[in-house]
Order: sequence, then structure tokens, then C-alpha cells
Amino acid sequence: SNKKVDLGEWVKKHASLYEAATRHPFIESIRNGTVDISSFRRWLGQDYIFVRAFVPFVASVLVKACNETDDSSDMEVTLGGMAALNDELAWFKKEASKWGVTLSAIVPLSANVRYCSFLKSLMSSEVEYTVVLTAFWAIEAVYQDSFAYCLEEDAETPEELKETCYRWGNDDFGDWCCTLEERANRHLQMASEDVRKKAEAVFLHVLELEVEFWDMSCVGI
Ligand code: HMH
Repeated sequence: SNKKVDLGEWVKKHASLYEAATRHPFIESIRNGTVDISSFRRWLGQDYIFVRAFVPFVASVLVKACNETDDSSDMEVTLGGMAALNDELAWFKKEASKWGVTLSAIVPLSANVRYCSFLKSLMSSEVEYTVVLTAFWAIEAVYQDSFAYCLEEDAETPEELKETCYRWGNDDFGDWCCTLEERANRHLQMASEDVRKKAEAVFLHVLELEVEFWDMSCVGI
């Protein structure tokens, strides 16, 4: 079918949920400098657990890219994402020691457990490549959009949090997200209506899980 579909349209169609995920009170508090540091520390420890679970998910996307498409750009964009995760895990260790967060002692909170089990469910070979590529893009795009917002000219992000914001908010990561989005759009164009429906549902579920992840980071304030 040649119905026009792309991820930008879904972002518009579901603008309020997308906003909830990318302009969350936790992100607003980083941007206006009122962030509660114990919330930031909680987010940091929980996100380290998340990223460790994200690695095998991205590996499963890579396996599907190699099996289900002959286009090497698909493999390359995902491989680039995997390489970045290697640096990211090292960065979490360094950042955790800076904030006195003991990563080995982190117990995953329930929103994180739910998110990680969702990633695990997407790793099944039954889940179509187009669907997991959409999820991969949505997961990365929420962080890119949220943290780039904290680096805008009029943002009052505290100096000591800028490096964190820069990790996801930088332009190179933004460009990489655009490439990933183009790959996903290309597959959505070719997909059946059934697969598109599944991809849209997965996109929405990622946004909900991201909102819950930020909520979890702010509990108690
Ligand atoms: C919860 N979503 C969450 N953590 C992350 N590190 C990303 C997305 C982006 O990699």
C-alpha cells in the first residue's frame, strides 16, 4: 500500500503524549535549574540499569537488520548506536562516582522493570523489524528531544548537569536520530497496514513508559 505514513505524522497526531514524554516536569526542572538532586541521582542509577537492558535490545534490532534487509545503511545506523552504548556505560560509571551513586546497589524500580520487560518482549523473533526499528527510534528520540531542550539558549540548566544533557542533546546524536527516523520511515512505507498499526501502538507505549520513567525519577518531590 502507498498510503503516506511517517513518524513525524505520528508525533503530530499524538502531540500531547509526545509532549508529556519530552517536556516532563523532571526535564523542566533541569532546564529551569530547580531540579531536586536526589531525583537526579535516582534517575542516573535507574537509567544505568535501563541502558544495560537496552544493549541486548539494540543487538536484537541489529540481528533483524542483517536478516531482513539487504540495505547496509540499516545495519550501519544500528551498529553506530551500539558503539555509542559502549561509551555510554563507561560514562554512567564515571558520572555515578561524581554524584556518589553506587551502581552495584541499585534496585530497579517498578516503572524501570516494566520498561525493561517491554524491551525484552520486543526481542522476540516474532516482532517485525519495522516495529522494533520504530521502538528504537522513539526511545532515542525522546531523550534527544528532552535533553536538547535543556541546552537551548534561554535554558538555565545548572553547569554540573550540562554534560548529562549534552550526552543526548548534542547535534551529532540529533543527526543520528534523524538517520534512524529515515530508516524507520522507509520500512513503514513498505509495511502492511497490520504492521503499521503494531508500530504505532509500540510508539505510543514507548511514550507512556518514558513518562512513567520520568515520574519514577521525581517521586517524593
Ligand atoms: C529511559 N529512555 C531511557 N533511557 C535512555 N538512556 C534512553 C531512553 C536513550 O538511550
